[in-house]
Amino acid sequence: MDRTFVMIKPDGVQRGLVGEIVSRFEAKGLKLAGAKIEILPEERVIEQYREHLEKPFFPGLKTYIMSGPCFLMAWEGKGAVAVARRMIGATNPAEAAPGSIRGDFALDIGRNVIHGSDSPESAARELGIHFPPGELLEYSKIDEPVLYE
Ligand code: D4T
Repeated sequence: MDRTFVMIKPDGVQRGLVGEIVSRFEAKGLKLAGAKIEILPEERVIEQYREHLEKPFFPGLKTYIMSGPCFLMAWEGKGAVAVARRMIGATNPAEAAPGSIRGDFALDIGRNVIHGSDSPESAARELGIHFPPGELLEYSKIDEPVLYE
């Protein structure tokens, strides 16, 4: 099964969207393999966003991500990476489809509520940054026989 890293950013936590967002992933059928609330240290923000270090928006992005708690999750299921990205919607919430998380709950690219890994390789890398070995669980869920063909 595939695993992806999803993180509700400080604006999403402050706006009380954790329950709504977790509920959407659960209802989709994905399985929660790990979750925690944390204020991210600078090193992990830099690791997470290393491809953006030289971008003009990076200083503001770093300050925003470290401004309060984030809610970090590992979700597991068939095609989990692509499925989660579609549920999250386009990076710019103004262009995100209605029904997606950003489409329903955000307006500004600099406050887009949530992050999701963009490929299986990024997912493995990002899960490794935020969840030390042993922190993600493997278990059976009672709905699996009816969820999958
Ligand atoms: P994340 O990584 O947060 O899920 O966003 P995306 O994967 O959808 O988009 P991204 O990597 O291109 O951008 C990372 C992060 O930077 C913020 N951002 C981005 C910003 O504040 N201004 C900008 O112009 C861009 C392109 C939003 C998401």
